[in-house]
Amino acid sequence: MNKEQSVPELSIVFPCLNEEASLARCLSTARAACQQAGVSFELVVADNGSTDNSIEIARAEGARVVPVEQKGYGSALHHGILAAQGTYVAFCDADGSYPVEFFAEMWKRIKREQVDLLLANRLIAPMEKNAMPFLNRYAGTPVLSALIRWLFSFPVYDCNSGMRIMRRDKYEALGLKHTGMAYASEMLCAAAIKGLSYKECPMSHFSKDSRGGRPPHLNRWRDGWAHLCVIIKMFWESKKEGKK
Ligand SMILES: Nc1nc2c(ncn2[C@@H]2O[C@H](COP(=O)(O)OP(=O)(O)OP(=O)(O)O)[C@@H](O)[C@H]2O)c(=O)[nH]1
Ligand SMILES: [Mg+2]
Repeated sequence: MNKEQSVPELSIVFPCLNEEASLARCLSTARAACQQAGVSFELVVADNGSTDNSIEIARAEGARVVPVEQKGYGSALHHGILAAQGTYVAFCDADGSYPVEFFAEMWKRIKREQVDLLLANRLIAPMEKNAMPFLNRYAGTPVLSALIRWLFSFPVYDCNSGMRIMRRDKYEALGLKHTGMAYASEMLCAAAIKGLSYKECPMSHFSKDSRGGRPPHLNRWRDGWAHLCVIIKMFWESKKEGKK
């Protein structure tokens, strides 16, 4: 059953900057996952100015391409999600590092568990060697996640996970502004502040090398610092708001 319709139940958004090596596989796997789950869907590629063949590949795979001028992971995802028409919106990186087929399981879980936001946690499932740099896996992500748990009393254990599914109607009220990687933490802090219901589920994570991806972009210190600043700023602002 191919249930692609004008108002889909699920939009899957891929932020994309030059991902010709992995994009076709991400899109065909997402399509198969939706068909397996029996959900009506649309595929959206939020293209951040790719200069390789990503746009042609996206169109050939039947995805809707949303051009996003302002550079950055957060900017690409934000505009992709705003353009999404589904009742639910799911997203993950287009670089081959996430098991896109897991969307079928996430779809079943979010429907069954009736939460607003469900995140795939990479740290509590078997992970392929080299899927995540040692310091990010054992220091950066756990420490930043613990900070969110402590400041916002919100059960976050993998704040950098890029694979999530949420109710589209809850998105705009989050008021997300960060254009870079710290958007990932900003979304979780905002979800805590707005009282969204939230869960995580274990998901295996893969090395891009084994899935035909490209070399890493991540700048550990710059991005880690940006996450920290966003978390503290949002905590500070929420306290000020609370006192008004
Ligand atoms: N880095 C980066 N990624 C972007 C941008 N715009 C869109 N993206 C996409 O956002 C997703 C996440 O970016 P990645 O570079 O994989 O970020 P990461 O997973 O933290 O880092 P590495 O996988 O280690 O490079 C990918 O699908 C990118 O193609 C951008 O301006 N910068
Ligand atoms: Mg990546």
